[in-house]
Amino acid sequence: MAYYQNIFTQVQVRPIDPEMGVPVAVDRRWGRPFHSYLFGLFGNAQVGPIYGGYLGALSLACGLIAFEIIGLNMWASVNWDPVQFVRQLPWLALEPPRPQYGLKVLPPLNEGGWWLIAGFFLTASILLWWVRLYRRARALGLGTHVPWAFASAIWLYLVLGFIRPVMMGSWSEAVPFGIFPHLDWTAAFSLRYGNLFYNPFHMLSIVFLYGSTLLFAMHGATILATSRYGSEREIDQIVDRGTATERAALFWRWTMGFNATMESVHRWAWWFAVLTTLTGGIGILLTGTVVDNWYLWAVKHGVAPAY
Ligand code: 07D
Ligand code: 07D
Ligand code: 07D
Ligand code: 07D
Repeated sequence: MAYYQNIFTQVQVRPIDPEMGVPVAVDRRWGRPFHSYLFGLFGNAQVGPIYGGYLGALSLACGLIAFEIIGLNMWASVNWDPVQFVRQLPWLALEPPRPQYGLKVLPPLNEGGWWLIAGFFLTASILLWWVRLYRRARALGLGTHVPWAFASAIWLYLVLGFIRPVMMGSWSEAVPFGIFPHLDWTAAFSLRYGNLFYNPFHMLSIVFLYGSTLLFAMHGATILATSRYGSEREIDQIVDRGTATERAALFWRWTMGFNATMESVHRWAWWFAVLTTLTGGIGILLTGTVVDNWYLWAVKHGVAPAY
């Protein structure tokens, strides 16, 4: 029997006839499947085939266009010097239009026009990928939990780069493309609107973000600790609670008096993850539109003391 007190996956299953009995669209799959010991240490040893299809192809094409526009603009900003491009990459930016352009559909290319075009293609790419996820889930007869969780992340992304700027009447409110530039934007945003710590939706988002890591740690550890009794066969354990589940439940009941079930822990995890970006998006949407200064708001509502 495999011994589970280990960092890497110990059991690598390599079926001769993979995906047997699952209704897959064979015609749309790309690549010949192969097995890799290295991949098998972290996940499934079988790699490929990947589902192709026109949505995936379109999404990749749009993503590539956005990536190219961002990269070429960054390169142009260092006068096409390849060395400086690589050296300064983390600090280079493609900025949104300045405030005087408001919500103009296409400002001059070098003054935000490229930002808008790149944003359009990146958004198209992300939305197409969402549809692809949804359709693949449906094709396999799954629930649509994965696409809806992804939709929650997309909600925050759209609030940051599209919905809130439109409500504020200016693209200049949106996030720039760039590694450190987007962090500078995040810090400046908090300062401009009176410290985001006092935004209750930022607090909620942090509760769910911290809570997600906590749940992940607890659940991952519980399953690893009981996998020697077969707990990673989670579905079997839900319908026919075996010794692994009993021990896991007992452990948490002993240590904190209450325990999740083999099924409910996944609902907790799903909701915590989904609510991180859902509450976050609400918090960003309210900022500057409804509340101009979170610190003063907090003083007014008794969240922070008034001196
Ligand atoms: C580990 C899954 C894999 C994903 C990865 C990210 C790109 C960008 C673009 C070279 C957990 C892939 C990255 C495709 C390449 C160019 C131009 C997910 C995992 C490995 N951020 N952010 C990062 C994005 C926002 C903030 C890192 C994206 C908001 C802070 C990466 C978005 C605010 C910090 C990144 C986005 C914000 C980061 C690691 C979109 C408020 C960090 C991300 C589309 C929420 C950290 C230098 C990661 C860092 C970091 C990507 C939005 C704040 C570059 C794509 C505007 C404070 N962000 N971010 O691992 O090291 O996620 O930054 O909305 O400290 Mg960010
Ligand atoms: C502290 C583990 C201890 C908890 C225990 C539990 C009980 C009993 C009772 C159930 C927290 C005790 C249990 C008492 C419970 C009942 C009834 C875990 C702990 C033992 N930051 N930042 C992080 C981001 C900024 C700053 C980590 C993001 C600004 C400082 C994480 C952003 C400034 C510190 C992180 C951002 C700033 C951190 C937290 C964005 C402020 C830390 C992980 C989007 C203006 C801490 C390396 C952690 C740290 C930390 C995220 C922004 C300051 C990665 C997403 C720029 C001073 N920040 N941060 O520790 O480790 O979880 O930093 O802008 O000390 Mg940051
Ligand atoms: C959901 C599990 C349940 C645990 C809960 C917390 C107490 C404190 C004491 C009222 C995810 C129980 C709370 C026992 C009661 C009094 C006086 C876990 C879940 C519901 N923080 N932090 C919170 C702690 C640090 C930071 C909330 C503890 C670092 C930011 C809660 C520690 C830094 C924000 C809390 C600790 C930091 C919070 C929700 C210890 C950098 C928020 C936490 C012992 C990591 C958020 C008003 C949560 C908030 C928040 C507790 C350490 C930053 C009060 C016990 C010093 C930026 N922190 N925290 O849900 O709403 O976690 O603040 O290390 O925005 Mg914190
Ligand atoms: C961005 C969802 C969109 C991503 C998508 C992915 C690709 C890549 C490529 C696979 C992340 C698209 C992917 C294109 C594909 C490949 C290769 C999710 C995103 C669709 N904060 N803060 C949060 C903390 C401070 C600020 C949330 C902590 C300071 C702003 C989170 C601290 C200031 C915003 C959080 C802290 C500040 C946030 C993010 C501590 C800065 C947001 C949740 C410890 C000085 C965002 C309501 C998330 C938000 C946000 C945590 C501090 C500013 C809970 C722990 C006070 C402006 N902060 N923050 O999941 O929702 O993001 O706020 O101090 O916009 Mg904060």
